[in-house]
This record gives sequence, C-alpha cells and structure tokens, in this order.
Amino acid sequence: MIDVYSWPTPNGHKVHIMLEECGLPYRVIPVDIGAGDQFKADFLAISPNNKIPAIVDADGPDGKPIALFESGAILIYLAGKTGLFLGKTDREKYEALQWLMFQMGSVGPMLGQAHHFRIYAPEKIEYAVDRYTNETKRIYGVIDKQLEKTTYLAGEEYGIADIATFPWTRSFANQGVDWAEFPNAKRWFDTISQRSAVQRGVQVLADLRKPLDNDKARDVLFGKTQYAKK
Ligand SMILES: N[C@@H](CCC(=O)N[C@@H](CS)C(=O)NCC(=O)O)C(=O)O
Repeated sequence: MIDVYSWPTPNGHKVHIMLEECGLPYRVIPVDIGAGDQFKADFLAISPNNKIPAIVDADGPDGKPIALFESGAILIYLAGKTGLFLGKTDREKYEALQWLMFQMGSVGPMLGQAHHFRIYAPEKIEYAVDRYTNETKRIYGVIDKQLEKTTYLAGEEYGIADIATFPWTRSFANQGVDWAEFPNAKRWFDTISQRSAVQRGVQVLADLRKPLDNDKARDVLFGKTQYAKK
C-alpha cells in the first residue's frame, strides 16, 4: 500500500493521476496546507520542505518502506516501480525526463508565480503580474510548439511529462492564458482531460478544496507562519 500525503493542488494531482493511471492501491492522507498541517513534525519527517505531495510506499525497492517528497521524484519512482509511462527505450526515457524537468523547473514555478501575483497577492503589483504572465505565456508557447510536432510532450506516447504538466494547465484562465493562442496545447489538454484515470485523479480530495485567497491561508502559506524560524 502507498500512503499519499497530499492536498488537491496541481502538485498533488500529479501523483493522484499517476496512481490512478498505474492502478496501484493507495491511501490518501490529507495535509491541509491552508491550515498549516505541512508544518507538523510527522509530516516534516517525510517532507522536510513542508510541501505536498509526499508518499510512503510500504513495499520499497528493497522490500523496505521508502518515503519520498518532490512530485517529479515520486512520478519517476512510480514509473520505475510499474514500468509504465516513462518510455520503452533509453531514448524515450531521456526525452520524457527532459520534459519532466522542464515542468519541474519552469512550468510549475512560473505558472505558480503568475497565479500568485494575479490571484493571491493582496495588492496587484503590475511589474510582477506582467513578469510572470509573460513568462507563463512564453512557456505555453514552448509547449504549443512541441505539440505541433508530437501528440504528447515527449513524443507519441502519453507519459509522466504529460501527467506532471496537465494539472498546472487546468488553471489557465487564472494564469492569464487564452487557449486560442495555443491550439496544439489545447488539443493536448482536451485529449488528456478525457482520460478516465485523469478524471478520477483530479477528483481526489476535491471535496476538501478551499479558497486560499484569505488572510489565514495567506499567513500560513506566504506570511509569518511560513517564515517563522523553526
Ligand atoms: N517542487 C515541489 C513543489 C510542491 C509544492 O509547491 N507544494 C505546495 C502545494 S502545490 C505546498 O505544499 N505548499 C505548502 C507550503 O508551501 O507551505 C513538488 O513538485 O513536489
């Protein structure tokens, strides 16, 4: 059994979708990041960066339990465990990892900042809104160009790069993105949205979802609680 410490956010959805796609048995332990659960000692013991998602797989590679944080590492781990969604050849694998790293290093951080400054920031700082909206649109452009040539991000097979990127593009409107500018990305988005495992994955913990643009959540995520000396 795999325990998934998570919350219904894009980084959480990546792991929920992957587990659904792989058909692995799992149990979800909600970590309410708006209420500060991510700072509890038992969670920090497996996720020292105080962020979801994290997993504990009772049946690790050596038969012993393994705990992992960072969604990209978790996707690679689950792909390795099942032999699914990370290409069949070395070439396919490295091409998939390249797009996964692009998601982890650019898509997540930049789209996340666009969302932050456009939606969560209590005051709208024009420079920051422009900076991250422009960078977000540039990144959608990179994705769109790739998807002009290929069906999925790493080629003709659906895989962990798509699973990592898709949840971030669900909030396209809050990121200031108009799909009309990115027709290939829109085709990809619609195809992935129709997968039944994806539809189940994005519903995981959905009933616990709460708006984060309030003072309490802001304090926990972006204010005193987040930056208190631990
Ligand atoms: N690079 C990390 C980012 C994880 C992340 O940013 N998680 C957010 C939710 S999407 C979180 O837990 N935030 C809580 C906090 O920062 O206190 C990953 O991909 O796992």
